[in-house]
Amino acid sequence: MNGNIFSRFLSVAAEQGDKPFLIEEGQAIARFADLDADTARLAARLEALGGKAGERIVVQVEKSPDNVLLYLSALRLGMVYVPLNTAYTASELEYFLSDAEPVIVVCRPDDEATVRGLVGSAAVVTLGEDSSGSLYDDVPDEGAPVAELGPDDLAAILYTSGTTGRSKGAMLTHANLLSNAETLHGLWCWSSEDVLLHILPIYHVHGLFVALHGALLAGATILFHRNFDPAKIIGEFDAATVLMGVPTHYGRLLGSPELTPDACAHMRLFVSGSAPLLAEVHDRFAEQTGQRILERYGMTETGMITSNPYDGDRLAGTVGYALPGEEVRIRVGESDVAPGEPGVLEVRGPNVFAGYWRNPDKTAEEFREGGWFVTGDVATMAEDGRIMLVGRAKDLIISGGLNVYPKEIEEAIDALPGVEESAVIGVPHADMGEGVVAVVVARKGVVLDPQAILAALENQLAKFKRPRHIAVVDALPRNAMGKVQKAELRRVYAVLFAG
Ligand code: MCA
Ligand code: AMP
Repeated sequence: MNGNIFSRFLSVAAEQGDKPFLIEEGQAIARFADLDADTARLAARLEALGGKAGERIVVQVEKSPDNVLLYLSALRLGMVYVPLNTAYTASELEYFLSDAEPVIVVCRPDDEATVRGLVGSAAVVTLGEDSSGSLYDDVPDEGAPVAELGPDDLAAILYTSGTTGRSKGAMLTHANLLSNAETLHGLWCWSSEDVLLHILPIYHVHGLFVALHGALLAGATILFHRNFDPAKIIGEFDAATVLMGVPTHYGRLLGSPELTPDACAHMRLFVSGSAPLLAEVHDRFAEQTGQRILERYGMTETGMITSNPYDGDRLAGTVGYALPGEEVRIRVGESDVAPGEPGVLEVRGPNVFAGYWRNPDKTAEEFREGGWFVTGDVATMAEDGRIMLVGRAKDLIISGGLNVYPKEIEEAIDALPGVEESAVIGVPHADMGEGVVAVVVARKGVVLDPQAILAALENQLAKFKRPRHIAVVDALPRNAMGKVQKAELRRVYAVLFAG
C-alpha cells in the first residue's frame, strides 16, 4: 500500500461524487472529483521546476484555495512541504531558507526580488492571493502520478522555536500525519456529511493538519475563510457542522450579539487548541450557545496528544485524555509522579515526529530512552487519566495561538546599541491570551527610547513577536543565584493588557 497520505485523500475524494471540496463566499472553488486532475498538473509543474520526492519546497504565501492545492500537489509528488508564517521578515526567512535548502521556493509576488536575493540555486516562483503569479505559468498538460512512498518518508518540516538557539525543523512523516488524522477522525466522529468552517492559517499544524486533513479524510466540504470575521463566520454556522479555532477566536465570537443557540443549532463540534482556553470563555460560550467547546492539546512535533471526550464531560481547564494509540506519562526527573501531582508531560506513539532536521543533538536532547518525547509542558494526570496543563517548563509565550520564544526576542534586543540586558515576559492579554512585554536595562549613561527599540526590531522580528509594551528600568529583579525573576516581572506588569 502506498504510504503517501495523499493517496488516502484521493481514495476518499473518489467517493464524494460531484461534491465541492472548497467553497468560498458561496462559490464552489474546487471539487473532490477534480482533486486528482488539479493536483496532477500542479505536481507536474513542480516537477518541471526541479521538484522531486524527498526535496524541500518552502512556501510563504497568503492563505488561498490555490495554497491548499499547492500543498496537496507537493504531497502528491512526495516533496517535503515547508510552510512559513506569512508574518516572518526577510531576516527570519533567510535562516529558514539556508537551513531547509529547498529546491523550490513559492513566495508572494511582492517578495520575489527579496527571496531571489536570499536563495542560491532554488527555483523561485510566485503565488498571489488571486491565482496570479508565475506558479501557474507553463503548467504541463500531462500530470504527474502520485509518488509511491514508505510510511517513514517525510511529508513536511515545520519550524518551531526553542528556548535556546535557532528554530528547529520538526520532521513529520506521512505515517505521523496519517495516524493523527485517523485517530481524530474516529474520536471526533467525522463523516462525509460534515462541513468544516476553515478559519485558521495553513502554515501551522492546527489549520494545515488537524483541520484540513480532518476534512479530507472524511470527504467533508470546507467553507474557506482567509481572515477571521466573527459576523461572517456566525453567518455560515447554519451551513456548517465543525469549527476549529484558538482561544482568541472564541473570545472574539463571544463579543458578537449574533452568537445565540439558534445560530449554532446546525453546528455539532467546536474545537479549541494551541493555547489555554480560559474556563470563563468555555463557560460563557456554553451559556451563550448551548454547546461545550471541546478542548484538545498538541504540539508541532507530535500533532495532537490529548482531547476532551466527544461523548462525555468536556471539562473547562482540562485537555482531556491521551489519544487512542498514544501513551502519556508525567515525570519529575526520572520518576513518574503520583496522580494529581505536577510534572513534565512526555508522549510516545506513532504521531511523534522523526526528529529535528539536520540536528541530531537537539533531537537526542528532547527524547528519553524508549522513544518518549519531552513536551516541556507541566501537567497533572488524574486517577482516570484526565490531563490538566498547569504550567510550562519551557520559557514560552503564546499570543493568539502563536508561539513567541522570549530568548529570541531578548537576543534581538540585547544586540541593540545602548542595551545592557533585557527580559521578555508574557502577561495576560484580554484578546490574545498573552501579550509580549520587554523589560530593558540601558547601559550606563545611555537613555533608551522604547519607540526606537521597537523600530529597530521591525526588520528583524515578525509583528506578532514584537513587544506590545517596552519598559525601561534601572535593573532586573534577580534571586540569590543571580537568575532573573520572571515571575516577579509578570506580577509587576500583570494588569497591562487586562482589558
Ligand atoms: C496578529 N497580530 C498578532 C497576532 N496576530 N499579534 C500578536 N499575536 C498574534 N497572534 C498583530 C497583527 O499583525 C496586527 O497588527 C494586530 O496584531 C492585530 O491584528 P488583528 O487583525 O486583530 O489580528 P488577526 O489578523 O485577526 O489575527 C489574530 C488571530 C491570528 C486570528 C488570532 O493571530 C491567528 O490566526 N492565530 C492562530 C494561529 C494558529 O493557527 N496557531 C496554531 C499553531 P497591526 O494592526 O499593527 O497590523 S499550531 C499549535 O500551536 C499546536 C500544534 C496546536 O496545539 O495547535
Ligand atoms: P507549537 O510549538 O506551536 O506546536 O505549540 C505547542 C504548545 O502549545 C504546547 O507545547 C503547549 O504549550 C501549547 N498548547 C497547545 N494546545 C494547548 C491547550 N489546549 N492548552 C494549553 N496549551 C496548549
